[in-house]
Amino acid sequence: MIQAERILVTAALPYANGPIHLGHLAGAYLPADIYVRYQRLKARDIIFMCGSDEHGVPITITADKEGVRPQVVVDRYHEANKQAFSRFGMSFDNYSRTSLPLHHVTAQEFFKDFHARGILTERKELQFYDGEAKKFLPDRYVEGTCPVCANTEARGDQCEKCGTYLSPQQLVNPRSKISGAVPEVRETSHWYFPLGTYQKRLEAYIHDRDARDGWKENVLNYTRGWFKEGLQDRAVTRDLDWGVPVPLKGYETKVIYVWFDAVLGYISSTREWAQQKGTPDAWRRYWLDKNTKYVAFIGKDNVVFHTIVFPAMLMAWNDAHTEQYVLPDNVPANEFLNFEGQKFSKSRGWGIDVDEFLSRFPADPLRYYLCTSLPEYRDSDFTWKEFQAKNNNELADIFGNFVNRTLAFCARTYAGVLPARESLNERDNAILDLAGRTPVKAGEYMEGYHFRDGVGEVMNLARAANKYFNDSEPWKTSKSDPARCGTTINICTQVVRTLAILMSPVVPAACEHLWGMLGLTGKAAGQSWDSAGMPALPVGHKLGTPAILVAKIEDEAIERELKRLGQAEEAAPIAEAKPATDPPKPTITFDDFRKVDLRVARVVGAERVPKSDKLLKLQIEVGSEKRQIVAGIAQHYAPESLVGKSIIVVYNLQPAKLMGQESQGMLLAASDKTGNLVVLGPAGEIESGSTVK
Ligand code: B3M
Ligand code: ZN
Repeated sequence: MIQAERILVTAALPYANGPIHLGHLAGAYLPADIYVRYQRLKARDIIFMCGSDEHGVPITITADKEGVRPQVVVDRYHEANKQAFSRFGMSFDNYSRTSLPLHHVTAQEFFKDFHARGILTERKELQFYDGEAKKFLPDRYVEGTCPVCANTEARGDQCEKCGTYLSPQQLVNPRSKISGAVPEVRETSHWYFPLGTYQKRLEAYIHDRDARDGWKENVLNYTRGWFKEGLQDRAVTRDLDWGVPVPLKGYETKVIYVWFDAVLGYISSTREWAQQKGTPDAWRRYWLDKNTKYVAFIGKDNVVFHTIVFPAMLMAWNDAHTEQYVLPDNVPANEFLNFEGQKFSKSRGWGIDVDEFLSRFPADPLRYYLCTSLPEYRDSDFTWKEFQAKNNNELADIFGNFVNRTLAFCARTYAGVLPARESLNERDNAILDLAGRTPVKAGEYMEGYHFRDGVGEVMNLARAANKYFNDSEPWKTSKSDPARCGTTINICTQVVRTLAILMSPVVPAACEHLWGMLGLTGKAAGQSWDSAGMPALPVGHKLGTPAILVAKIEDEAIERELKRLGQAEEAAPIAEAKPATDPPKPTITFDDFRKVDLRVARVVGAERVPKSDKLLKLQIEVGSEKRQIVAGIAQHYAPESLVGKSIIVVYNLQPAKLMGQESQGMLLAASDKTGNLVVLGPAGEIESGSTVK
């Protein structure tokens, strides 16, 4: 394993073609984020790049289906996915997109270079052509009957029913997805990248990297499988009108194959990051310096592109340039996460999008649960019950409980002022010792991409600390032996600080909250991993106010989710056809309507109203004006999930007091079919303060 001081981390660029779901998070994004947050605590020079993959046939197909331009589709999902990632706590240094001109330039630079050096070869081939639409049809644009299982809806690249990989020519009764016409066969030409000529070097590269950095068995197996079959030349152009245009005269109607451009998106994202910082060359020290350790996190379905195609492209570039791109040191890819025993499926309503999840639960319990059940070696399964159990029995009962009992005891007995450590007994030494060793042990797992085990070590410290608290019985010694009691509480508080740092890669929001409760300045994320186990709080240190760190998830919340399972498909069309359930109100005139002053507002803060299980208190901005409103949505939204959202408020509603809290206006919401309230907001970007008309 190389312990580089400079690290470049990328996570697969998700297609801007649909929402991010939990499977994506467990496959690539959460492990990448934990790794990066850990390395930042190790004070490594590290950057974390990602962005939307906005090209490719899946996107044009979605656009065709909706009757809109592909740009509309990618704009929508790029924004939505970027938001969802940020709510989940992803700490990318940049989240770019491949429709950016800068990306087009980067991809074309590689293509032109390869072409000019004679690396790419042109081949004439026969391809299906839609005479009505006057277009060549990429594989996925041809449908027909599967020769293996007779499914009549098989696609030109694969039959989704039996899983067989196909070429369009194998389909029985082929038809065009665009017009339905029977396609004709015509000659076209494409440019090919000679992957086969790199095989020997790729094998040596994989062997060498694995030996020094311990690659995952699954990644090695997929890759070796490709080697065994023998690498074939790959077409790197397509007949599509959406993508990076082929930068050659006479080929303007073709685009670069999406995977050729997508992997280069990592580089353009870094270039964009450097530009935005005002140091346009800063990307070079990461990509073009052999002292960089490059780690590419992906899901298992993307392995070949990251262990074979991308490295071969970089080798091809490096062969003729003095600037040498770094190749991945490791490509940690997880297996798949299933959802309640089945594959995620949008059409069957099976699974849950990140955004929807986070509108009902905070991010940290999800991060913790996913981290402890990452599909690191084999597929794993998300279940609601396990999610609840992990949160309640581990995150809350072990970590949260230790924190709360320690801080509450200190507040009660010592007015929140840290007592001294007097003479240490064996038990004291043992727990201090464990705290000191935990960063080393957990760190080894983190370096090796074994995040389940890494967080397991940290949780073992929390478990041991709880036991230490119990065995030391400070509630007894506070009377019988005050010096002993002070020592116990001092040590417990030191361990709370240790945990705040070591848990922060996994549950960042809770740990920053905890940092505040410890009365510390700066951030948990700004500390040092290596010294996290040392007792650093001085005697007399004034702690902040303790509060519950991890809330329990109630059975009802889980029951509600279980009821929703698999409902999407049947429910959606019915909901559309069904008339609104409330009886219509009497007709009003336009002037009546104009009396209501509706404004767009931004939520800047949200908290529960004490002693109320229904009300949330929101701080909002309407233009430059700040207001407080109270809304009956506490059972439907975690307060923090609302912060940053744009909502619509009745701006000229008479102020009122609810549970003693002033409410200056009200927000708009509607009930969905299960009785859940959904807060309404603008469908597009708009400044707060704008009038709704
Ligand atoms: N967009 C496939 C996916 O989203 C593809 C990854 C690109 S990584 C450069 O799974
Ligand atoms: Zn089939």
